[in-house]
Amino acid sequence: EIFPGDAKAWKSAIAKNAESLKTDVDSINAQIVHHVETTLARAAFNVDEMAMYQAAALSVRDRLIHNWDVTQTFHTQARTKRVYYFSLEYLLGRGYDNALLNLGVRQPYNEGLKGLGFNMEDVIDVERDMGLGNGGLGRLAACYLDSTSTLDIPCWGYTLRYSQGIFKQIIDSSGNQVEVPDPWLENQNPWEIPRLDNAVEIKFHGEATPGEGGKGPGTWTGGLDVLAVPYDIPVPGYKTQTTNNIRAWSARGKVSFDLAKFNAGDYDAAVREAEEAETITRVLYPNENFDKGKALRLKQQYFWVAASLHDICRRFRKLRVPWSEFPDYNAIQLNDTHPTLAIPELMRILVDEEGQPWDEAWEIVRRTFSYTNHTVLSEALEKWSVPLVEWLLPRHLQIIYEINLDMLKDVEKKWPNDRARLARMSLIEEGYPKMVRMANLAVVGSHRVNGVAALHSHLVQQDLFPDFVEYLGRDHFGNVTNGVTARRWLLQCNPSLAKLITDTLGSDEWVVNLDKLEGLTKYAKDKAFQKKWAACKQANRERLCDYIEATLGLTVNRHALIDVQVKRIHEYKRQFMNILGVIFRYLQLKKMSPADRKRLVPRLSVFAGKAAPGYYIAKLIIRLCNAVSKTINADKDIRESLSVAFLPDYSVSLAEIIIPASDISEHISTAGTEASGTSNMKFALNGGLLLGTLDGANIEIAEAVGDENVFFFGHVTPDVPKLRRAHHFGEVQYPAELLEVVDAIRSGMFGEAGVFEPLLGTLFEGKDHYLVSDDFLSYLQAQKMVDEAYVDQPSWVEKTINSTARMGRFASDRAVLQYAEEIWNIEPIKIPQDA
Ligand code: B1H
Repeated sequence: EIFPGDAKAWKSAIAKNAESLKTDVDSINAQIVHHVETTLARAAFNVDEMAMYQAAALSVRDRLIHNWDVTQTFHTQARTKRVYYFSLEYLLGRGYDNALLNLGVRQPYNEGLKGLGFNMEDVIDVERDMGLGNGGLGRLAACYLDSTSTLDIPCWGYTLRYSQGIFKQIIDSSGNQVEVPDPWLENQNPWEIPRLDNAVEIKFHGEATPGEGGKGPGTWTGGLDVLAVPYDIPVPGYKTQTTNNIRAWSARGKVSFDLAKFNAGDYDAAVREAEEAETITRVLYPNENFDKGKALRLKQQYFWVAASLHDICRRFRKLRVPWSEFPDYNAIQLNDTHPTLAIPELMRILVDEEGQPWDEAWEIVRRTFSYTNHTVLSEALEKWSVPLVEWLLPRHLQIIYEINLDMLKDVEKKWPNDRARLARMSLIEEGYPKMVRMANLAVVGSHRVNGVAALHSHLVQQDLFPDFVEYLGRDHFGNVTNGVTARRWLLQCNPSLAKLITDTLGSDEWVVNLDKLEGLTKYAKDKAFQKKWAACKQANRERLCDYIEATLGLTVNRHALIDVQVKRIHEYKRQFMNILGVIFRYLQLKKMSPADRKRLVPRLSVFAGKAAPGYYIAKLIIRLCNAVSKTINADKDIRESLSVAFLPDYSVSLAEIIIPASDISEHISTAGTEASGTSNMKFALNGGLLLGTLDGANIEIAEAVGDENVFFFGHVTPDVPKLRRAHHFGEVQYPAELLEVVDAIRSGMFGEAGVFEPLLGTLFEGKDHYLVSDDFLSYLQAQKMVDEAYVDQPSWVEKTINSTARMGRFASDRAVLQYAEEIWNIEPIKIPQDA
C-alpha cells in the first residue's frame, strides 16, 4: 500500500537514485555537474563562482531533501510528538558550509571543487546570508533548530518568509547609517522548497458573534482572505539523518479566485487587493527590543500563527484521536510574545470549529503552549490597542475578553476586593485606547514561562509578573539559560582551533557533547599547547585584519589586542560608553611620550551593529564611532597604539570572521537590562575573554570559566533604582575623566561637535537612564586591568584556554535538552537505519 503500481519497480528506482547520494569525490562532482548542465543549463566554460556555488548548493540540497523526506515520513508513521518553535525571526546566515559540515561531506566537496577549478572559501563567500532576523532572538531560534536536529528531537520551526530580511547597512561619508533593502531572494534560494500545493487561506476582519453565555461556540464570517504559501527549509543535524524543518509562510493574494470582481469588470481592484495581501510578508520589522505597534505587524503575527496552527491541526486530525490528546502530540514554544495570538486562535479552532467545550479547550491550550520571555525592557513589551484588534480580528478579541473574565473572577475569588491587583493582572490595560497586554495573555495561556538566563528569569518573576507568580505558583515559571551551537560557532567559524581541539582531545566528540572541552584544562599551562593555541588566534586575527583592510582600506597593527563590541546598537547596551572609553585612551596616548606609548599594549577597537532605522540616538552613536575612528586612524603618532574600526553591515557571516579573532569582547549593558546575550558565549568559546557587567548570562559565564578569567565591573542590578533616583534629583558627581572626554567631543576633535549634542545630552540632567556616568570609572579601571593582564602572555593564553574549556554548559544542545525535559515533555528518537 506504500507504493502505487509495481513495488519492485519503485524499489529498484529508489536504489538507483540513492547512488546519486554517494559521497566519493567522483560521485559528488557528477552531481554538481548534473546541476550545472540541467538546472542551471550552463556549459563548463560558462561557470563562475556564483554558478558553481549554486550547482554545489543544489547538490547539497538533494541530500538534505532526501534526509528530510526520510525524517518526516518516519516521524509521521511513528506518530511521534513534535515540538513547534514559533519565532518571527530565524537568523540563519549562510547554509552551504554548515550543511557540508553537518552532513559530513565537507572534505570530498572541498576536493571535488578543487578538481573542477574552484576554491572552497571563494565559493562559500558568494552565498548571501538568510537574514530573517534582527539579532539575538532570531539567532537563538536558528541555534535551537540546529540542536533539535542534532539531538534527534522532532521539531518544526514556524516563521514568515520575508521578501526583505534585515536591511543592509551602509555607512555614508559623514559616518551615518543608511539602510538599503537586501533582496536576499534575488539569486534564488536553494535552501527552500516551495510547497505551492499546501497553501492555506487566512481570514481578516469580518463579523463575529460570541457564543452562548460567552463560552459557547461563536462565529466569524466575511472579511478578507489571504493565501499563506509554505516554503520549507531543511535543517540538518550534525552527523545524524534527522533533518527537521523550518516552515516559512509567504503571503499571496487571491486574485485568480476573485471571480466576482473580475466579472464586475473591476480587474485592477482585484489586482490591487492581491498586491496588498502580499505586503504582509514584504518586510521584516527592523526593531529589536522595541514595540512599535504597527497594524501591519499585527497582521503578520496573525497570518503566521493562523497558518501554522491550521497546518498543525490538519496533521493532528489525521491521527484520529480525541482533541484532549492534542498536547500529547504537540508542544508549541512561543518565542517571545510575538506569536501570542496563537492562544486565542487555538481556542477559536477548538471551540468554534471543533465544538470542544470551552473549559476543556482552555485546558488543551494551556498544556500545549509555553512562553519564553526575552526582555524586561518596558518599551519592548507588546501591547495592541483594543480597537485595532477588534477591527482586524473581532472574534479573537471576544475570546481574549472571555479568557480575561474567567481569570479575573478567579483572582477575585482568591483575593477578594483587591482592585489594584485585578487592574495589574487584567489582560486589558485601561486607558485611551485600551490595550491588550500580550505578555499577560502568554503567561496565562501557557503551562510554563521561562526567562533566558538566571538573573533575567529572576527579574521576570520579581519585576514583570509577581502577581502571576502568586496566582499560578512558582512552578509555572523557570529558567533556561540560552545556548549556542558549537557546530557553527566553533567547528565552522574557527576551523584551525577546532582542529587543534580535536587533535588534542583525540576525538571530535566535543562537537555534540561540548562538556568534553573540559579535557583542555589539563593543557592550559602546557607551553607547546599554548603556542599552538596562540597561533590559531593570530591566524584569526590576521583574517580579520585582512577583512578590515579590504572593506575600510584601513591598515592596522596586526599584533594589537583586538577589543570587540558587536551587537545591535542600543543605549542599554552602552556602545556609547565603549567609544567614550576609546576617546579617553586616545587622550591619554596623546599626553604620553612616544617611549611610554610603545610600552602600552596596542589596541584595535572593533565595532559593528545595526541601529533600528527610527532610533535617532542609536544612529548618533554609530556616527560618533565613525567620527572617532576617522580622527584616531588619521593620527600618525597614535596609529601603532590605537586604531578603531566600525565594520558596516554586521551579520551572521561577519560575526563568523570577527568572533574567532577577538581577545576581548565587551558585554557592558546596564545591570538588569540584557536578558542573556548569546555572543558573549560565542566569544568565550573561541578563546576570547569577556569584559562585562554583572548582567544576563555574563554572570553564569563567569561562574563557569572562573572569576579570574573575566573582567567584570560596574554596578549591580539592585543598585540601579537608587542610582536612577539620584540622577532624577540631580544628586550625581560626574567623574573628571568623563567630563574630559565630553569636552574633547565638544571641542570639535572629532569633527562638527554640534551634531553630537543630543547624544551627549543623554548623560546629563537626569537623562542618564543607562547609568553611563555611574559606571564609567570602573569601566576604565577594568580596561586597565585588561592591559595589565595582556602583558603576561603565558598567563593570558592560559586564561583563554580555560575559558574555552569550561564553556560546555552554554551549548544550545544543553538548552534544548532542558526544554525537552522540563517543558516539552518529549524524547529524542533516532531514525532507524532501514527507515
Ligand atoms: C531579545 C528581543 C526582541 N529580547 C522585540 N527581545 C523584537 C524584541 O522585532 N521585535 O519586536 C525583536 C527582538 N530580542 C534578545 O534575545 C535579548 O535582548 C538578548 O539578551 C537575548 O540573548 C536574546 C535571546 O534570548
